[in-house]
Amino acid sequence: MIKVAIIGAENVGKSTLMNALIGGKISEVENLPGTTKGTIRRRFGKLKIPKSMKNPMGGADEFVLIDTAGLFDPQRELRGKVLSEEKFREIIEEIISSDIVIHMVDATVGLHRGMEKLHHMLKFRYEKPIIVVINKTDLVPRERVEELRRIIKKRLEQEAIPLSLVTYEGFNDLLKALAYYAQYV
Ligand SMILES: Nc1nc2c(ncn2[C@@H]2O[C@H](COP(=O)(O)OP(=O)(O)OP(=O)(O)O)[C@@H](O)[C@H]2O)c(=O)[nH]1
Ligand SMILES: [Mg+2]
Repeated sequence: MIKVAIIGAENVGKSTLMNALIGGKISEVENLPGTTKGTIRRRFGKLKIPKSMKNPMGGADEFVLIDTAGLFDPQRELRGKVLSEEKFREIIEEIISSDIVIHMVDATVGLHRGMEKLHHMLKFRYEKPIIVVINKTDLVPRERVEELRRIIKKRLEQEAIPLSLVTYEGFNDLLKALAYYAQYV
């Protein structure tokens, strides 16, 4: 069982990604920040692999995906007031116990300072493999995506995968990245 935590500021598309990866309408999706109210949502199963794609996982691996409630207010650096200290801790512990982290950045908002700090903590203190995706690329010009890629490369010191959960651009790249890290779990 491979445990994947999806993290990102509110409204970035975490629940939408969880639904896209594992199917069904489990996580509620809404165009309102703070939609996922229950702090942590888990979903077990096999990943949905497009028919056109050779299954990069070989079809065997069971996953558990964790959709975490927005840890931070999208506009502010600090954590949102919605979460108590206790809930915040609980989410952090859940993320720390995962094998792979998907860090989602909203193309229309940019890299969130609080998330940047969390990213560094997860990477350097806990040595988590992290996949960074720039989501909602369908909503911004190409140049903006390229600019964000450069910013992420500089600040997070890694390549980001441009993604759209509307056009599915980059979805296969994300699956491949998951398959890559899954080998080492
Ligand atoms: N255009 C566009 N909209 C997207 C994309 N991904 C998600 N959305 C929309 O963005 C909104 C927020 O998506 P959610 O999946 O609820 O986001 P979330 O990160 O779970 O939000 P919280 O639970 O509030 O933290 C919804 O209206 C989605 O339909 C995308 O790639 N492109
Ligand atoms: Mg959500």
